[in-house]
Amino acid sequence: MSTTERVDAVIVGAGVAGMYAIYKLRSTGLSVRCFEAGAGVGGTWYWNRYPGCRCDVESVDYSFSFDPDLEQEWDWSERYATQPEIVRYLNHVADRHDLRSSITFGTRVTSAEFDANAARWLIRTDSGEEVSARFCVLATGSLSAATVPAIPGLAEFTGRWHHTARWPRDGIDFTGRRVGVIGTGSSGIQSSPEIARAAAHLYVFQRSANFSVPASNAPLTAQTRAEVKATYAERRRRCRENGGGSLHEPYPRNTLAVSKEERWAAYERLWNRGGVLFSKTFPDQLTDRAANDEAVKFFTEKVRATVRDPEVARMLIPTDHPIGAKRICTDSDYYATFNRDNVTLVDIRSAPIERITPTGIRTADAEYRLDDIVFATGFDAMTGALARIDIRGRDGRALRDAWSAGPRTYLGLSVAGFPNMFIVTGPGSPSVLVNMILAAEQHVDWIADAIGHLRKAGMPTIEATADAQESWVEHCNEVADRTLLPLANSWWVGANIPGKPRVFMPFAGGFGAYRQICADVAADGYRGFRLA
Ligand code: N01
Repeated sequence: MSTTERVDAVIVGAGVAGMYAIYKLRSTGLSVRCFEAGAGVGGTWYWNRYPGCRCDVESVDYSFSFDPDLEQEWDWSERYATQPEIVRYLNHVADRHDLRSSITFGTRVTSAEFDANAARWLIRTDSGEEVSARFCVLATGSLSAATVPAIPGLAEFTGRWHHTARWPRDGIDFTGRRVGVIGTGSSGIQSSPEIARAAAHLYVFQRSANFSVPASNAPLTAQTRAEVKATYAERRRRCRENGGGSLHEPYPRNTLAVSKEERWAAYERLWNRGGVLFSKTFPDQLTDRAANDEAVKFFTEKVRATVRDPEVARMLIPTDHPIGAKRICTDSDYYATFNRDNVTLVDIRSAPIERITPTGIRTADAEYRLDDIVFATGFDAMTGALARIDIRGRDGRALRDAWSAGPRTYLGLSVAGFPNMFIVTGPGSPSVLVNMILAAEQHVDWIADAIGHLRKAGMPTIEATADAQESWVEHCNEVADRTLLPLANSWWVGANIPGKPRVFMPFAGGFGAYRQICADVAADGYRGFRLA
């Protein structure tokens, strides 16, 4: 006797995107099941509990816009929310909208297989459950497949080791310990100052220096909160229409069209304001190398003014990529941390890690005795979480094979040969380049509308055509090539994963423009999709 449950939609993942997908699809009358590997909601915010973890999008903007009452009722305490505050918020949303009743926690989806005869997906989990669904919504997250590099010797290490994205729920006490942090992306840059405050000694193992800007975090005043709440709808509208999904407007003139004095004043304003938008101070900063070099010079002055040891300052200043061509980091006291007596920056570009020993890390020129190793080594981004599921479309074709030369999607939402399957904030959409909550809401709304359209039309399936997909991939590449973004060896191009094809994965044409394209496609009877 078959125990396969039948629902309208299976949603994979209960992070921000999956949570909203449950809410939205249920509100249109669909039956849904959601599977989540974690024991609670929140996705990236559930897993990334490392000290210092906070969002680099302002809290009032990094929040759901679908519930105007919630916007008015919820009070963010700081300009940039910490991970615990975001998790509290997401749990509140889950309670408020009874989302948990549709979620099975502690369960990973292992495979999803399309049955063309039945026009249904068969989804299997690691608990042995099988669910048959008309629609498969992959809300698996862009930065959820954490990676620990294959450095020889880890199994013999006698101390503790941790990945920033798999942090123990009860936290870790580093008091009096010798700690090595491997990795200087956002996670390493946020956690190192906090770890340094507790540890006996912190060694930061840096392969590539990164650009980081002070977060300039501060408590939100009652007045700021009231002002935001009074204008929330307008604020959200402007964010949706803006290229980066934020309120940011770059300086009204290009970098080299103004005097150095004026240029430096503009940088200074953005630097003091804090946050990732420094990388967009001038409109041409991410498209013109000479313009970008000016921002790098300003950044260099700032680091040199902060870090007392000139040699350490030199090591911390990137020379291998334009500023903003890797996701710019935001920090609280990262550079000043290297002025502490108990912190050492280790350059593993010139003397690479050779192995992890039972008592620490050995590089090409030294041995470091450690009690703890923290891997702040990032993720198999944008495609990793999908590749870890055995997804098979028409004729049993695996998504892994379809993407062997890099991800190919139509609008980042749909893949030719995989009918009724939707990816939320997938490769080929603005995704990680913009405010992820707004991006997830836009995708889920589009998916809900597409399903509604299909039901009204009495059609069983919607599927991207191969032609539309190829044109979209080409367009994405053209748009990215007009910028400096593909020039860095970033996770945006998969460079952090050995053997991963080098493709600039997010759509770089801006959120506002992208939303319009998606809306036009729908208004045009789902142009580029085959409804059958
Ligand atoms: O990961 P990363 P992350 N040996 O890939 C190094 C978001 N996020 O977790 O550059 C030695 O950026 C690697 O070196 P290299 C945000 O979008 C946001 O920090 O490859 N080192 C690099 O230094 C962010 O961009 C927030 O040479 C190795 C580091 O590990 C994204 O998540 C906070 C290595 C990985 O940096 C990812 O950030 C945190 C090896 N074998 C994360 N392998 C906020 O909201 C890798 N590295 C603020």
